[in-house]
Amino acid sequence: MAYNYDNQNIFAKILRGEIPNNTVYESEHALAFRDIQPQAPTHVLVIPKGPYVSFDHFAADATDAEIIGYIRAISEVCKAEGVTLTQGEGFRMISNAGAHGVQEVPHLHVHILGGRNMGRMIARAD
Ligand code: DGP
Repeated sequence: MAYNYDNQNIFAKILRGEIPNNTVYESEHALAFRDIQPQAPTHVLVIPKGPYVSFDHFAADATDAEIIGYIRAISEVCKAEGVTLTQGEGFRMISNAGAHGVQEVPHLHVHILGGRNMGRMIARAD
C-alpha cells in the first residue's frame, strides 16, 4: 500500500503560509517552529518541506538532497536552541508515526525537546 499524504493537514497549511507559526529556522528543505503546546523549555518541531507523512515515508522516498537538508536542519535547530552536547545538556528527539505512534499531524515532524531533564523515555499510558 502506498503512503497517502493529506494536503490539508495543518503543517501543509503552515508551509503554504495559510497558518502563522513561530519560525526558529528555515532552509530550502526544512522548516522549524515552536510547538503550540510546549512540553519543555525547548520544544521545536522540524519538518521537511516535501509531502511526507512520516519518517519511514521520508526515509524511503525523499531525495538524497532532501534527506541531507532535513538532517542538517535538525543540527541547526539544536545549535540555535543551545541543546547540543557541545553547548548544553542534550535533548530528546521524537517522531511519532501512525496510529500506534499516536501521530496527531500527518506530516513528518521531529520534536526537539530540551532545557530540562526529560525523564525516562516512555511512560506507559495503560
Ligand atoms: P504529534 O502527536 O507528534 O503528531 O504532535 C503534533 C504536535 O503538533 C503537537 O505537539 C501539537 C503541535 N501542533 C498542532 N497543531 C499545531 C499548530 O497549528 N501550530 C504549531 N506550532 N504546533 C501545532
